[in-house]
Amino acid sequence: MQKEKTVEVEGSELTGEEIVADYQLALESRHASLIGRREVLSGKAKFGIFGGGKEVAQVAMAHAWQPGDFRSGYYRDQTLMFALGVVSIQEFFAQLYAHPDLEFDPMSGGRAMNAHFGTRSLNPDGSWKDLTKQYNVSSDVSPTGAQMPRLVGLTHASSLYRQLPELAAFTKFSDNGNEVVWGTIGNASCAEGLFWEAINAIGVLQGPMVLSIWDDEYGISVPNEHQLTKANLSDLLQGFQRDPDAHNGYDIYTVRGWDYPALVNVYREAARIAREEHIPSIVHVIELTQPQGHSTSGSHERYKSEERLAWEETHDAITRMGQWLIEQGLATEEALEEMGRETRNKVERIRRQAWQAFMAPVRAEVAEVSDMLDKIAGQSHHTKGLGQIQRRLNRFQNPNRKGLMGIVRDALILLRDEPDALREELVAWKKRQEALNRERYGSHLYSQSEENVLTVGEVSPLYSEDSPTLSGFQILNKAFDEILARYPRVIAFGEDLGFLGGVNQAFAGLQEKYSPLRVADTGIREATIMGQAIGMAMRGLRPIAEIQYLDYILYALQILSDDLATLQWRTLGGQKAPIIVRTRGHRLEGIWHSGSLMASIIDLVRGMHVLVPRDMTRAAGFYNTLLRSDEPGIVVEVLNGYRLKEKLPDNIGEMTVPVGVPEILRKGTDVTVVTYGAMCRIVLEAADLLAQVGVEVEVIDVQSLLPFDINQTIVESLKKTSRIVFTDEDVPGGTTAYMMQTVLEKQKGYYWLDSEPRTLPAQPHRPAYGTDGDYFSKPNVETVFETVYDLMNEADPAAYPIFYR
Ligand SMILES: Cc1ncc(C[n+]2csc(CCOP(=O)(O)OP(=O)(O)O)c2C)c(N)n1
Repeated sequence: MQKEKTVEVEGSELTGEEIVADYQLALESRHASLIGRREVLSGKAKFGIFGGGKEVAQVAMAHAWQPGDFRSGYYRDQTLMFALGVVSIQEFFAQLYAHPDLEFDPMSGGRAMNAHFGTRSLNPDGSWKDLTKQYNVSSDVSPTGAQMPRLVGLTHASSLYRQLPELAAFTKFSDNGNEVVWGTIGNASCAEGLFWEAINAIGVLQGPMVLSIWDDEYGISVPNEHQLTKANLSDLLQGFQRDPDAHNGYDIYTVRGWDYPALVNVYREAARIAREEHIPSIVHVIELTQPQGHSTSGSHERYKSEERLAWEETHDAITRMGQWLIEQGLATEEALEEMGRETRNKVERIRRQAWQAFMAPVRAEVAEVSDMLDKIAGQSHHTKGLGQIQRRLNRFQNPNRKGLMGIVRDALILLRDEPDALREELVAWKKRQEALNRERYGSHLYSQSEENVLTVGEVSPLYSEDSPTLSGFQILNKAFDEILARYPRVIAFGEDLGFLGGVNQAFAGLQEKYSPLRVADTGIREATIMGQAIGMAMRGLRPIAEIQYLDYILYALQILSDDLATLQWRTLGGQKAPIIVRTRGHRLEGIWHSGSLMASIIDLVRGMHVLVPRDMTRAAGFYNTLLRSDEPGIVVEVLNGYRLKEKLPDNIGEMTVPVGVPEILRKGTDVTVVTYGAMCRIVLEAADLLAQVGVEVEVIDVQSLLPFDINQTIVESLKKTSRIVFTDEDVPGGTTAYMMQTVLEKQKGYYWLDSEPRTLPAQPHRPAYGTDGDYFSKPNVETVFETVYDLMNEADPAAYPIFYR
């Protein structure tokens, strides 16, 4: 091996030694794929998806990275991870086995599937690391194309850090916006809408992104001709090519995935232009292969032709790079063969270490259980049964905790007629393990740092004689003005938010005051507005991202659910993105401007906070609360509240509304009515009418759906009234059912009921247009009145006779 020789890779200073090291790394990665597949097929791991075929492109790409750079990519990037040194081969195997320990799988603590990469942006206490000193990999998700929306924000963050002087102080996150953001995606995933939306958005915004499309011509079994118009992405993307005069757009490169020197050059060139000029590029890497097929779920011989399979053999990137090394005089055939054997043995050795490390704690638990059973057997009359259980335990070849819990369960069932003392140790062990495993698999759904939102206390609004009375939108306008002044990292954006100041004028005048970068318009692209926020927040910014109407959050819900809501949890506290989603909803007019799809949201975004303030003062308080925390939240403003009058608190910039704390809006002793948002005013009106007929209603505004009533305020009210109604504008069985389940089951409210618990939601259809359409689609003063009065009638028909039916 002649490693001293330097090879002419155009404009590059790569030495022969470096080039041979690249080849060796590519080989190691290939062996990791082959051995990984074997581990799955032999049953030691559950599922495998590997980066075979993409190795050479990725070792080449790694040469263009610099510390501070970010990646948003997908499961094919193992070689890049190895080349950057952010994932070791042992960690790669630890994740394949699902080793639930950060020390071994620092990407996800065993939670994510294999090849779902991610680096740690956070210290163990949840505070930010210095991201400029490390290579950063935003945590992968499986839904194809879902890495694209956050790419918008990761990229835009570099632009903001370069262009906004007020961000210069935040040196942990950026060095003058010099960071390149590297995207990767498979060819077939480019058929997804998210891909095109993100490409368009980044094209509009511009910024230092280099996106690689790994094109092996298939998406599992479906070839490009069924995926893409013209079956050719380079052709399709031509419209995005930047025009030297107009400037906006991309540089587009097409390069063969086995052509190492060309790849090195393309990546260096693309990265240089991105870093220096903030111009994005797309690198379409063609002629790639997938030698192991898509994943361990199938084999590609089933859908690739003989010709294609033969072509893949001859175009295998590692084979080709080996030939090139020989041609260049950097290696001999024999030396490469020898290297092949050595790397295989090395990877196998590492794999074994990963397996032993994974098994060791489980085997130790097996031994603990075995010892306990031995001890019990000496005192129990179930000698035979315990003997059988012990034999099952001994036969446990590759033990797992599920099997172990089953054994403990069977032992406890067997011993159920023995004195408690005999089972005591086993029960205590089981409890300990249950708590450990809850933590192992369930921690970090919400922030566990000192900045978690529950630590933000309440600062009540203060009023004085001079406090003016304003329209709701003006209250928010003052609040956002304070926020932008106080928090230089807050960037607000959305459709019509910048120049116009928002469709309801809450940002009126603020673009002019704070710059078009801090108060910005976006295209109509809800999913990538969310992605823009996610990516920016991953890089230390504090985005307030607007979805113009609650009804349109459906476009964005997938990315909020799959990416944002799972982020802290799936990285076991390694990454966070404290974004604020601002939107407005509940009743106004029309099918798509009156939605209140709160249950759909709270079902899907566990990991976020969902707040439903009844007025704009409360909304402002929630924005302040979220900004003092490091957690993401959605604030749904009341759509018909912008023109209603509210007193402006003197401390609008400081006041906070705590999350998870309902407010009692009216005291009463007969029936508790639980609601939120625009329904608060309707329920209060109904309560006035009910008082006229002798029914005293306690009205509770829950304010916060996630978290929900953390101090059990509602059950305390129920103890007093013994009757309860949950009402809102969601569908039957939606959020009212969620609230009822929480109060009756979790807060044990069923114990205090004297009447059937009632829900009063909207109709199951969408809200019809017009005043009457709204009236007959949603709960109203009359239906609230009758629902509550019916309960009183049932309890005491003589005192509360029915007079309306
Ligand atoms: C939204 C979504 N739909 C379907 C899938 C199942 N799926 C996983 S990978 C894949 C093919 C992706 O092909 P491509 O983008 O070319 O990437 P490759 O795996 O070939 O590298 C499909 C259909 C998924 N993960 N997510």
